[in-house]
Amino acid sequence: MKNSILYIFSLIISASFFSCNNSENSKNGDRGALASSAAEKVYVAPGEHDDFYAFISGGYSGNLTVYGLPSGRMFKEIPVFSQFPTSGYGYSEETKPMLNTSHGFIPWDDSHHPDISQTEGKLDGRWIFINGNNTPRIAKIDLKTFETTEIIEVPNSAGNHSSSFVTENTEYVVAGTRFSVPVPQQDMPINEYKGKFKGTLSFISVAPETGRMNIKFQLIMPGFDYDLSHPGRGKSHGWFFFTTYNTEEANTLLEVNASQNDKDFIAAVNWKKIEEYVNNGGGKMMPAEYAHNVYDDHTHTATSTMKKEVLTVDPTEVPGAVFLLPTPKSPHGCDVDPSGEYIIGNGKLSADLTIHSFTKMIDAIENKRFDGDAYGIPILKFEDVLAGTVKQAGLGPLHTEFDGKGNAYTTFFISSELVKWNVETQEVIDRQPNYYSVGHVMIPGGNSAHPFGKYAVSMNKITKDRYLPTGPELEHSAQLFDISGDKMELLLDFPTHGEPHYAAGIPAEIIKENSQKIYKLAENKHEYATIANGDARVERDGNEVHVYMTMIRSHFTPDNIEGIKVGDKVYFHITNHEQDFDVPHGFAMIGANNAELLIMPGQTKTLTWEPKKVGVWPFYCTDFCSALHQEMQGYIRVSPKDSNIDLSW
Ligand code: RUQ
Repeated sequence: MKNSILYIFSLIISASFFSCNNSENSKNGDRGALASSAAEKVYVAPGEHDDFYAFISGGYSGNLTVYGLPSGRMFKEIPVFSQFPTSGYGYSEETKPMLNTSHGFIPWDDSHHPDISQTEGKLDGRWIFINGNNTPRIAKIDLKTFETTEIIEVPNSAGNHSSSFVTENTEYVVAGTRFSVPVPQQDMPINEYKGKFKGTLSFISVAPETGRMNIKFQLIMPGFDYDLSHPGRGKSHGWFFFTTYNTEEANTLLEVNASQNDKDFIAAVNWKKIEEYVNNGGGKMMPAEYAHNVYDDHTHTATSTMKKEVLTVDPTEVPGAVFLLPTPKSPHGCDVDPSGEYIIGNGKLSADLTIHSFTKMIDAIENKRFDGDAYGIPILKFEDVLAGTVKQAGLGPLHTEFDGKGNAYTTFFISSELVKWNVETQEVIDRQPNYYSVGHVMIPGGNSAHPFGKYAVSMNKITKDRYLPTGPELEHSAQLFDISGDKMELLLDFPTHGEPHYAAGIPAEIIKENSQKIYKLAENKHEYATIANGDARVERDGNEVHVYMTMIRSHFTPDNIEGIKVGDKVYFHITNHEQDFDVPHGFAMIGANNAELLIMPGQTKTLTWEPKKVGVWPFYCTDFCSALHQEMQGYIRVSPKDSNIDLSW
């Protein structure tokens, strides 16, 4: 056992060796050889549109970035778990509540896995979900406006990693804990981990019309680490699968102590059964504090509510709901093929891929062929559920996606390659090196019953010499492959922003048609909106001053304000009166210590400013909007605290 662990470690260390080899390959030669055929395939002529959207996780930027495929052009960065100066998200009074948590205002996170909503196993393009890994949260982005419109915190969880994947009809978005922790949180010795720390798997329901999220129930699981997850589909609809590692329940030096067991598990959860159980009054309410933040795009304002309890379910009380499938070598990715029959465990310390059969699993369950229940949950026998293995496929498998034509594509981190294999025969068909150390791979729709198997995007952890050096750090890299033929063809490298943990792709036309162009001014229900220009005004309430301001090409109303005093808190409530696509205006105030605002046509946003010095201070529009953009400005006169100058504008 010890030897095999050492062997694996040496492989991990030698990942850098593979990288060195690759760097030789990529120096000069590739460019000329690949350029001619590949260039044509990724070229999108000026004015033309890409075929697919790719939403790539921004990792430690906390955001989600939007690219076009095949061009690899970046279109937008959507702020999710971060304050974003570009638009004022997380700085404006309206959006600050989005970043509220039970730990206070947390304007940063580590975003990992985006997943697009589905109807009957098909991408429907309504919403995209993404998890915050660090202060556990799930966010929902509305794909009409590309705005983050809801964030729900996940209590009793830490390292929200096996998230945020959706079921076939978006009944649920699922969040699984990476770290097991005391549940509920409490002060206790760390070395009492074993048996006392718990993992939680949260099933967050998504309302069919509004998309409103609600933690329906939390399954309290043994103290493993839950790594990734994937919903069943087709015949396995109603089930959800989670990879686990550290089934040793170690709490220190995990790199050795959590690699002892030859097999960890994939936990199979029959969520339909648990749903029925809780609908009939099952489960137990547990006190738990967590924030639920919702943005309304008529009031253009977010509200944050602190929840006080969550419904928990003990799996041992719902017979037939949870089973453990032994899976070799600390499985990382957990992927279900489009038919719903095959569940692939990517044992990251292994050279083989394990493929479980859903049909065999059900058969073993029905015939009660179990191998004990060491954790209070029935364990199935490995041989009983195994559909096959892809032998010696590569080193360090992480993630698998599908092309909908019977093929699977698995990334191998250590041997740094993308491997195509046939799901039925488990035979390797093709392999392509990746530069360098690939993590996830994404095929548009590859996480649904209906993938669009034209392109695969691999997301690499290390960039090395693929781009011009930019100091010690380079942006991570994505690589685009044409997978329409038997052999994969590398078409393009493009940098991603932050760490590209995972991505979700969708045909452009599904989203393009519904994309919202403006907010209607007449429908603006913001508390401080100024709909009629004549209503623009300034009001004092003690030392609070509310400025009701409008903006339209190319002026602000009002643009000269006097009677503001040092020690005042000034709220600029600014309404953009444009009703024309793509004409936002910006607003920046000298000495404002937060950010600017970027206000969309028909929208109202609020910036606060606390003047510290007397004088006459300018503000201006930050987003070039017309030939007279440089004229779009104004002044605020600030007088001493005790002055008796009246407000005027
Ligand atoms: S993980 S490189 Cu955060 Cu998705 Cu597998």
